[in-house]
Amino acid sequence: MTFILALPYNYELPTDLKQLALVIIDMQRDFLEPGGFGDALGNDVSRLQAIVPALKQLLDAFRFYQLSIFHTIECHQSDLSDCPPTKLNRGNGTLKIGDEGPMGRVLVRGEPGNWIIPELEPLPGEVLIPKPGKGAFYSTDLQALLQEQGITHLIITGVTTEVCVQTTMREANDRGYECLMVEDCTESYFPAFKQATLEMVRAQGGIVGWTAPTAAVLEGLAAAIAVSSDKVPSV
Ligand code: TIU
Repeated sequence: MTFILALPYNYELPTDLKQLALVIIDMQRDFLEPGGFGDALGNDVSRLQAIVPALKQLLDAFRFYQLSIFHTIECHQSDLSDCPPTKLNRGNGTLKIGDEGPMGRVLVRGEPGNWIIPELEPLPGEVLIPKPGKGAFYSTDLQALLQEQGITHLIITGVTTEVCVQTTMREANDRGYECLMVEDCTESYFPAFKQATLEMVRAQGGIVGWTAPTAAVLEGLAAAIAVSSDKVPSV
């Protein structure tokens, strides 16, 4: 049995690592760069850049081991028909969803600001889930794709911790997925909210799941890969 050293206790990896996927939530310019949606909501977007190196390292490891990778982007169709009026009108930001900003129309699919930052852009073969809500399961193909690929375990990362990342992890947990949030691969505009989220998902014996730092995930993966290659019959 292989596992990741995690809180509140070890996270068991599936014997077949094809059942494991990395989920990267909304690492898009709209949240990480000035002039996007995050900025328009009054946030200091520079805070989120801190996780990029660790997340790139984790992404590279999943690519190296040829494990499943899912990227999401929060976005709306250009006619905003998939954006409820409540979401459109919420807040007193300088720019609303659909308005023309410095990086194109805010949170609209296909606009420059809506795309993933260059360091973490998906490669061919990796799945992109466009999502109109905070959670990645709402109004998307995510669950069907996970089922189709027999995925049962999710390593969850991205921004922002207490909004789209936590919502997705809760949705996944309710659907029966074993989820681990990577502590240094998720960030919030509010440090206290990130800390609270990490504590609340792993409280009560892992009521929503597990948390662990990147180093522990990489160690667990390396051990699991070593074990699975031992099992390959020699010729
Ligand atoms: N505002 C904020 O913290 N987050 C979002 O609107 N979307 C995501 O978290 N991706």
